[in-house]
Amino acid sequence: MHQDITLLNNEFAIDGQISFRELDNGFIIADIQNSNSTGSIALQGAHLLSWTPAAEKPVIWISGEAEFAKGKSIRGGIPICWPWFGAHTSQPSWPAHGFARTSLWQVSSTRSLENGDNSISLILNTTGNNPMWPWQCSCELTVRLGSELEIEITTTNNSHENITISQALHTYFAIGDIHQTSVHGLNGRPYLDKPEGFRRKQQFGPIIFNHEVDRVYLQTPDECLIEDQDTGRMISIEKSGSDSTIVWNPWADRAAEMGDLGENGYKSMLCVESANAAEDVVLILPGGTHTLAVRYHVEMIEK
Ligand code: TA6
Repeated sequence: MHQDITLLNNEFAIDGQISFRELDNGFIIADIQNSNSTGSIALQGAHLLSWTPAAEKPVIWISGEAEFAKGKSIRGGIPICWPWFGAHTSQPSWPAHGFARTSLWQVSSTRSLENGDNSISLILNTTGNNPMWPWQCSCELTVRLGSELEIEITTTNNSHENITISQALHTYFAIGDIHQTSVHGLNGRPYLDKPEGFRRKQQFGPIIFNHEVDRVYLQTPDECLIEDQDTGRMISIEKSGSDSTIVWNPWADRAAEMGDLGENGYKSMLCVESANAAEDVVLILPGGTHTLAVRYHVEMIEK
C-alpha cells in the first residue's frame, strides 16, 4: 500500500516534474509540472483535479466548495464513474457512479516523455470480496499531461465469469459563461433526457444552455467540441472505446440543491462525459479487457 508519502516520492517522484504531497487529512495528491502544462491528481479515485496547458487558462473546473475528504466524491475535476455509471440499475441504495471515485488507487508508474509531457498510471484492483462487485478485476488509469490531455481507462476481467460494466470519465470543463457556450458534434443523435424521466429524444443542431441539461447521448463515437465564446476557445473531445456521451449542466436550482457547486458555479462549468452508459454498456469475458480513451485539446476560435 503506497500510502507512505516518503515511499511514494522515493519510488515515483521525477525531479522537478512529479511529486506527491499529503494534506492534513491524509489526502495524497500528485503534482505534475512540465514545459507543456501543469496538473494534479488525487490518489483517492485517481481523480484528476487540474490541467492547465502552458500559456492557457485552466481547462478543468473544480468547485471552490469541493471537499477533499476520504470516502467523499470531489466536485469537479474528472471523477471516474466505475464499475457503473449513474444509479445502479438494481440497487438504487448503492453509491451513484460506482465506488472507484471514492476508493484509494495505487500509483503503478510515472514517466517523462520525449516531447516534455509526463504520464502517470494508477490502478485499482477489486478482490471479489466486495458484495457490490464480487469479481476480481483491475482498472488502470493512465494520464498523459502536456499541451493535450490524454486519458485511458482499462478494465481487465481477472475473474472466471463474464462481467458487464458501465463507466464514464465525468469531466468538468472550465468555461467562461454557460450562456455563451455550445456543444457541437452531437447533431441528429438520440439522447435520454434525465429530467424528463430519460425520455428518448433527438438532438437538432448544437446544444445550447438556458436550463438544466442532463442527457445521455447515444451512437456518439465521434469528436465533439465545446465552443466557449466568452473565452474565445474551443475544447476538442476525441475518444475511442465509447459510444455514449453525457452532457450535464445542473443550472441554478439543481446546483443550489447540491451545495458544493458554489455560488453561481454552474455558470462556469460544463460536463461532457465520454462513457459506456445506457445501451452502451460493455461485456468483458474472463481474461478480457476494455479501454475507453479520450484526448482533450484547446484551440482559439478563429475570428
Ligand atoms: O453525469 C450527470 C450526472 O449523472 C447528473 O445526473 C448528476 O447526478 C451528476 O452526474 C453528478 O453526480 P454526483 O454523484 O457526482 O453528484
